[in-house]
Amino acid sequence: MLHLTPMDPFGVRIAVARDDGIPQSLSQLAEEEIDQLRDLLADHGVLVMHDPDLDDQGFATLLRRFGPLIFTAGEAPVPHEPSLNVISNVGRERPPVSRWHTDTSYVSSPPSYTALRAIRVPEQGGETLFSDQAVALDTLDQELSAAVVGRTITHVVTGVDPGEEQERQAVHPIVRPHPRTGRPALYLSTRDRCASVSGLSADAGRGLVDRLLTHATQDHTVLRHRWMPGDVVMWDNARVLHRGDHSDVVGDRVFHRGMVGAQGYRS
Ligand SMILES: O=C(O)CCC(=O)C(=O)O
Ligand SMILES: [Fe+2]
Repeated sequence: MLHLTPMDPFGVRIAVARDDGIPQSLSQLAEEEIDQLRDLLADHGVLVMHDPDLDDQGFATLLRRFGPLIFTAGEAPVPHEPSLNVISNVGRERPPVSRWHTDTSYVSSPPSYTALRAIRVPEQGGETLFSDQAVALDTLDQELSAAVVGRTITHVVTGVDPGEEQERQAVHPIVRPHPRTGRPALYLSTRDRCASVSGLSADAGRGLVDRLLTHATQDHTVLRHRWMPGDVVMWDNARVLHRGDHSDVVGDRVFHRGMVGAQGYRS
């Protein structure tokens, strides 16, 4: 049984337990609970789970229950579980840059879900930030609401070389219906990845993307996840923007990461 605790300002914390209250591992979820998680992801954007006993194999197996995993060429694979990749600040001279984005929007069928499992949690800082893009759409002012109607953005790859066979750009509506529920949300990524907006000059397109991103990531709307060892956090890429906060990190910050393909939305 899933026990749900709403978070502030959005997202849900999930605990798994048997009917008699005995806590269960994330690797013991029933099929209908996976489907319940799909619905929760669509409706709430971010799920925070906690299972210190889950290993990489269990993590990958859990994610594969949603759908086949996608690996982006150029990322560092987890050695004994190469369907996952490593995110780490260890040995880096400068902190990584992470801007608000959605994962892999430069393909025509972007990944449904991304999940991180905490391996090493810094003593200070290093939160992951999320912003709800269905709410962002619902709270646009009249002028911006009118400006996005019928427009598309050409999303392009930046920062990684996805390899010869992978798509490098894709066109998506700015107001994108959720693939599972149909509920519309803003669909944006970094200003560099949002290469052009249909029907607008380069300058006007950039101006619109900047204004949308500013609105879509206001501080008071942001969920900040402070990591604990054993945390597993999963999010819906059609519902939220995210970024790592690398300012003022003290200590090693290491995650193992998995991404579920677009098929993940289907039961
Ligand atoms: O480092 C983080 O907190 C987020 C990294 C990220 O963007 C991702 O895992 O897709
Ligand atoms: Fe990301």
